[in-house]
Amino acid sequence: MAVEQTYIMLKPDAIQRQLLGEIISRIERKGYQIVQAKLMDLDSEIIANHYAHLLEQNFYSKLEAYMLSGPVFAMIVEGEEAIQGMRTLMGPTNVFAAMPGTIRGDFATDLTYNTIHGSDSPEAAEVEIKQFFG
Ligand code: IDP
Ligand code: MG
Repeated sequence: MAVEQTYIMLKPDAIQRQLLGEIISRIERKGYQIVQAKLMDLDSEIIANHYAHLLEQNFYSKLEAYMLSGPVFAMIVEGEEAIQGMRTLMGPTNVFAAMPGTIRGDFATDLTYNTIHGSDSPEAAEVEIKQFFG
């Protein structure tokens, strides 16, 4: 067990649908701390960096348009085993397999428009926190 920090980003649909309070509340009720947070607009360059592993995918242009469609709410979330723990709270990438009670299971019906990002490993968390919070 170790206290970890993870990069969490509430995607543009979460803001457009006024789900920020609901999702932040779930993170807090779980017992994690939000240690930094900011609303920010992304540009194509930072999106390409963040999703470099998906640049060749046929859905990349849809993903880019989604992430440009409005501000995101970027957070550093801290807690015991918070990286995997937040992935569990979020639900899997495949929203059709996401269980009710998870954020994606409760709020997402589209493979791209899936409401929330969370780092998938300690290495990714370090890179992403640096990328978005310096
Ligand atoms: P993750 O967000 O669960 O870590 P990744 O594979 O890193 O999943 O994909 C990043 C984002 O790209 C997803 O959150 C989703 O918005 C989008 N995405 C991933 N796979 C697909 C797909 O098969 N079709 C459409 N969009 C996808
Ligand atoms: Mg990912």
